Amino acid sequence: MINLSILQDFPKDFKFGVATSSYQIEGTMYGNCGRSIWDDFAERKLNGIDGKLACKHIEYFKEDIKLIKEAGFKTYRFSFAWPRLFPDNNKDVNLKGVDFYKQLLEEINNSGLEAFPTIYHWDLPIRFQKIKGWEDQEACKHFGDLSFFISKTFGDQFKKISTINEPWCVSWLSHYLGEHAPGIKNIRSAAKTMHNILFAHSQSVEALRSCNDHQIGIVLNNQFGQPIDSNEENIQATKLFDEIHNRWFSDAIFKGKYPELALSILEKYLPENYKTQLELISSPIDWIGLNYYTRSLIKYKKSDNGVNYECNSGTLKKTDMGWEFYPEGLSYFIKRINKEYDNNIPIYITENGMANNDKLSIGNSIKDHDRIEFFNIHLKEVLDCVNEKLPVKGYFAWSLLDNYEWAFGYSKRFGLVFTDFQNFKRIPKNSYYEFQKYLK
Ligand code: GCO
Repeated sequence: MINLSILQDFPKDFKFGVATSSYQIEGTMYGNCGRSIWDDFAERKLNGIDGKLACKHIEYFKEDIKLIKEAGFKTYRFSFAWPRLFPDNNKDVNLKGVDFYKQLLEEINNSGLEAFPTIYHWDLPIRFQKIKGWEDQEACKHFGDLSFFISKTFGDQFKKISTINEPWCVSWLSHYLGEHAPGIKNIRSAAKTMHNILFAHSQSVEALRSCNDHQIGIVLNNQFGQPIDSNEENIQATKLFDEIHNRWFSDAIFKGKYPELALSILEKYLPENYKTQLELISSPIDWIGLNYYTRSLIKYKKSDNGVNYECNSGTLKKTDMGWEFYPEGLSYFIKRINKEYDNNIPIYITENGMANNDKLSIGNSIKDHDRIEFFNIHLKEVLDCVNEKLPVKGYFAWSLLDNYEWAFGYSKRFGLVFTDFQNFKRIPKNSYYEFQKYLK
């Protein structure tokens, strides 16, 4: 039987935690939260399945923090909801929102956990979509102001903070593939947001530095691309996939440039001064977050706009999202950051986990054996890197609870803890108990 005894082999100061995000758990109908692009997208594209209730974390946050603590985790990654802090405009703060995050941070700290907040995990206030959202740099400026506000108001409660969660999802997935809010499908919008979301990051870093001495990071989601076969066309297609999905963001952050192939397609849509802005975008950060889930098999496919590839899935064991188990990709990206970008920067695995079709069985036990296996094989990769003296400092399981899984609504369960969406009961799964057994 596979277990998580591997947790005991990590160094004492290695930090284990869990991750969540505001829209996915809080419940937007509470506490005067404003409307975001996700409420709008859910209404237009997802039959109204939205985050109004989510996990009612606003009501249950103390219980949720207790679950984290009792499993033996040391740190908690969560995000601030911009529309909860500034529901109506960019000036008038919602005191109920401020109060909620103050209480949450207090609870985290009093429980002996380290707070690891993210400023932006996708719930952009709807007012920005009326002025083209992330396609316009107006949003970036306000994002800088929001960052300053957060640091000033809550900054004595945490040390580490990240600016943006998964810029690829904010831009390409949401503006080229149209799968996430705002659901746009065009290359011009995609290219603009690919740059602007990084510019927003730079505005945030500048604001945070001017306010406090935080340790600042950004969280990138890397996906491993593998040519579907050894055909030269597919090898080139994989290179382009890798540049759009991964290197666009890491090259910009660490090297102040964009990768060539992707740039040859997207440059014509970028603002004229993008090179000057890249200098700001590449100003030093203190740590990097890596979210990792799976690989894709890449195949050449002609397209008028030059994005000549398609993603396929292979024959490895799959999660309930249809994502293959491919743990090798995780150590591959850890090494890539360390060897190709910055051999000193501390690396945190800020998300890793799987959706499983979990069912409550008699006696309320949830036998998510596949999830335990998933964590086990990924933790092995991380441990190998630690043993090779690479600066990997922590690992966050995605996610604490089953929650609102974006375009999939409540149908995909990623939690260590089962959420009964009828009565909002939290029921720890076997994977939770495995962590608890070896962390405590
Ligand atoms: C992401 C997000 C999470 C998701 C998780 C599973 O990585 O897409 O940060 O919000 O829920 O990744 O898809």
